[in-house]
Amino acid sequence: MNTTNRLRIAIQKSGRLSKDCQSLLKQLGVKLNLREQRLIAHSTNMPIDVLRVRDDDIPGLVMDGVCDLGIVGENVLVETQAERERVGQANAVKKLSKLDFGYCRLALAWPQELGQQSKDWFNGKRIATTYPEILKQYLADENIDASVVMLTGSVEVAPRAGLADAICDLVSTGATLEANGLMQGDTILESNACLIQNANLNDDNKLSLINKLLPRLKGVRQAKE
Ligand code: PRT
Ligand code: ZN
Repeated sequence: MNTTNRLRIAIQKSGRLSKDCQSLLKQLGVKLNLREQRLIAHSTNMPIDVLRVRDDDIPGLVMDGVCDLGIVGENVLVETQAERERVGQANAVKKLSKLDFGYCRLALAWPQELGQQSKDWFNGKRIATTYPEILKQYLADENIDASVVMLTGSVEVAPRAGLADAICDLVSTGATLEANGLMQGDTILESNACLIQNANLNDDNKLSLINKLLPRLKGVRQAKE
């Protein structure tokens, strides 16, 4: 548990969400001295510490109360929740707000030369993904009997490399699928970055600080509309 009296927020250290997280904190009035290699950045004007980690670690850090808040893609949040559910680990978080960045969709794709395919085509096929829990849930819901190949990177090359027949990966512009000769199918999950809070947070000072930040966040989001 984060037993310090400073609110601890986990954000992605370097990647697609980092810049937006940093500018959001700035817009909320949180002044930070972010030095490149530091894991923790202390705010100079509020009792807030920012922990910079890999995005995959953020939901767990918040679920376990190591951090009070976190900013993470819904794709990573939903996958971690399902994985923890399966192994019986704490997985509750309070979703405070959807954010206006990090939009992408988790979609199925297969080699373009096969042309349009129905869901039945996936029966007996191997699908490579970094999101096995979300994919397995989708396959169960759709009554598709396919096997799942877990890959943490380069998912888009799996069909060409003979590792799988199809993939289930994040897509934003679609350029990666196109460059790899893949055709996009059903969207399994639409995702944005979101702000999450530890479900058991009961420190009054931290809760009142969060209650001060949330209207500012609403203001920032409305100003963008
Ligand atoms: O190092 P760390 O583990 O923190 O970072 P990471 O490499 O796992 O994640 P990163 O930085 O790539 O993405 C962080 C989050 O950004 C994701 O979890 C999503 O919530 C969100 N996001 C938004 C995306 C994309 N868009 C996206 N396009 N994450 C990944 N991609 C990848 C996708 O996997 C594919 O390889 O981009 C490629 C497709 O992009 P297009 O534009 O060619 O379609
Ligand atoms: Zn990651």
